[in-house]
Amino acid sequence: MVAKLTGLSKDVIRVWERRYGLVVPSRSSNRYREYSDEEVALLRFLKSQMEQGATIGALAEEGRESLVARMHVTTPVSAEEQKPHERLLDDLLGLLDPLDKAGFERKLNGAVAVIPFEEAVQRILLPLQRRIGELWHQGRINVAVEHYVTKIAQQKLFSVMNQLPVNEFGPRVLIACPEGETHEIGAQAVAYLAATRGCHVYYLGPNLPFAALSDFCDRIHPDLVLLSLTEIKPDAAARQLLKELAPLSARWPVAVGGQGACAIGDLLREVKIELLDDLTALHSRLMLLQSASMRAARS
Ligand code: B12
Repeated sequence: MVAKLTGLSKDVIRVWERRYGLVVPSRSSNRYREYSDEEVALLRFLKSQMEQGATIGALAEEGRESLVARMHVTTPVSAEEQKPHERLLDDLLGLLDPLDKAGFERKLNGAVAVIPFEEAVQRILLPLQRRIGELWHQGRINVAVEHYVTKIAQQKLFSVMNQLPVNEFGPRVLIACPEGETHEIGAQAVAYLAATRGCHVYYLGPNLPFAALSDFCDRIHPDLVLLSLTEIKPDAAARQLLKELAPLSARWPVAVGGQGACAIGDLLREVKIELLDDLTALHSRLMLLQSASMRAARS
């Protein structure tokens, strides 16, 4: 499976393990090698580095810790890795009516476990949230079933995020949905991505009142405030939102993303609020933030 996921042969993976110790899989009870998400991602990273001319000897000398750090700052998820896993999503939705809870969770857990988690977020969890939300909006599923699936997707994101080390010296990034915005999963995904890129994440969730947001920023002095906007607002409401955010963006760097933000790109240009139109743009922005924070630490 790992050979398939990485495009490396089994022999190469075993040699790298034996000779360089860059990946050290654990053994299951039946003696199969078990690789963590990070190890699969690292193998892919090594392969891409070698395609760009690096040698495995030099990479091994650099050491796993530095390679993993570099991997997180240089690899956005590729376009191929962002495509929704449509067949799996169809199968999952098929298990909801009548509800086969065990079958649904077995299938979802199995699918998420065999690919790097960041890819699972993009190809499975976010599209699943969209699909299930659409079914609810069309009146085709009960709100309880929607809540069940939404909570599972959210729990997965949080449980993986909570296992990441808190980088208290990383750039401070506050993530929330402002007052009136209750669609949460985009913000959660952003929080997860920021945490994996070494940021010190403050995740404040949906529908956060403007005054509370501003007050919290005064306490933590964020290096970046990231707001998720899913609902597309009519012009007057969008202008009102930007008016509410103006005092905040005058004091702190603020960026917005999500389909609601993309729809008001023109208005954003008039105020000091940056638009990050997708997760690749977010990745680049976080990299800039990281290098600025490293430069500041060195000087
Ligand atoms: C899922 C969903 C729900 C779920 C929300 C679950 C939850 N707790 O979050 C449920 C079913 C509960 C729901 C309810 C409502 N919903 Co709803 N919902 C959706 C749906 C299907 C998907 C939205 C979503 O979660 N997308 C997932 C995110 C991940 O995708 P995204 O927003 O495109 O974001 C991507 C990027 O832009 C990026 N991103 C997101 N945020 C950020 C931030 C930054 C900084 C960056 C860099 C990137 C980034 O990440 C994503 C990566 O691909 C949309 C329709 C649609 N297909 O979009 C309607 C939709 C957003 N809902 C809508 C509405 C009106 C509502 C309700 C107000 C309806 C009502 N009358 O009660 C309620 C209230 C909200 C609530 N939470 O109760 C409308 C909004 C209308 C509009 N003007 O835009 C929509 C568009 C449906 C429609 N066609 O009318 N909804």
